[in-house]
Amino acid sequence: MEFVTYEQDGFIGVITINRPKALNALNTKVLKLLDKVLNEVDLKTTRVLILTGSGSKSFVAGADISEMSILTKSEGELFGKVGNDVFRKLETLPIPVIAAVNGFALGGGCELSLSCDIRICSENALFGQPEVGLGITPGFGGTQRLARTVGIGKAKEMIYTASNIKAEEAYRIGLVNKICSSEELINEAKKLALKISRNAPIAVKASKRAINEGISLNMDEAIVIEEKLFGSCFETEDQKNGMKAFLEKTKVEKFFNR
Ligand code: DAK
Repeated sequence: MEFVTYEQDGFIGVITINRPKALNALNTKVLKLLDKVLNEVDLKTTRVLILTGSGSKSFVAGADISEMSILTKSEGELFGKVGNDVFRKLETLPIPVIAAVNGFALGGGCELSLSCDIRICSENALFGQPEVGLGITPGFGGTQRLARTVGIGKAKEMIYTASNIKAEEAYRIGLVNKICSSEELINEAKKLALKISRNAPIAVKASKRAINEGISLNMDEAIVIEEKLFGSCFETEDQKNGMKAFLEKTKVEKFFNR
């Protein structure tokens, strides 16, 4: 069985973590396959990715505890690096990634969703960072990305108490953008992806870079990043068509990614 599958539907790619027997927990094999799939996404034709888990019970129930339980210090470091490299690749992928969180998003699962640009979830989703209850800290960026997404106070509460939160609470604190039924989740993710994919791809990619690269800088430095990326959109065919259509009071039929 393939632990990570990939399907392309027009401009939209869907990556599915498919290890249902372990609630899609991330072992080294899954992480390496995810890395491989990300390397193989055709960035010329794909405009948005959706990342989800197979089944309706679990997005990803964390890093694989049975694999981690017997790691030495150096093996633990290596495991952390494999995960962090792939999570960072996802976060810095030029195109937007939507996490469709279909159930448990615990530990590495919550962290995986946080490496995506936007999260939507099913009503049965459960988010949490249970690591301190296992004697470790979050290891795939949870201490950093959770705090940046929901604020320091809420992130510290979730991490220190190792308590899980339900979909409603995740929505309330801004961890997810939308809650839908399990049956509707993937369609809702596709609708959102489609809406993004209809906009000028060069501008969407530049916006992602500006937000990601600027967010940890001071405003003077951050605004220069935006300035440069804004400038980079000019003279593209899409910019010319987009503005021409506005001035002619029509709509752009489609953007070409050039
Ligand atoms: N790892 C391995 N197997 C898992 C798993 C996990 N995280 N979560 C579930 N499974 C497996 C179960 O062992 C069980 O396998 P069998 O016994 O059937 O062989 C199967 O999935 C079904 O699970 P349950 O029978 O437990 O199902 P329930 O519905 O009763 O409970 C549950 C679902 C999600 C509440 C429960 O499975 C659970 O609590 N799972 C563990 C959740 C968790 O603690 N996740 C966080 C893991 S820690 C680092 C890098 C990364 C990390 C840390 C450091 N560095 C090296 C830098 C990240 C750490 C984590 O993610």
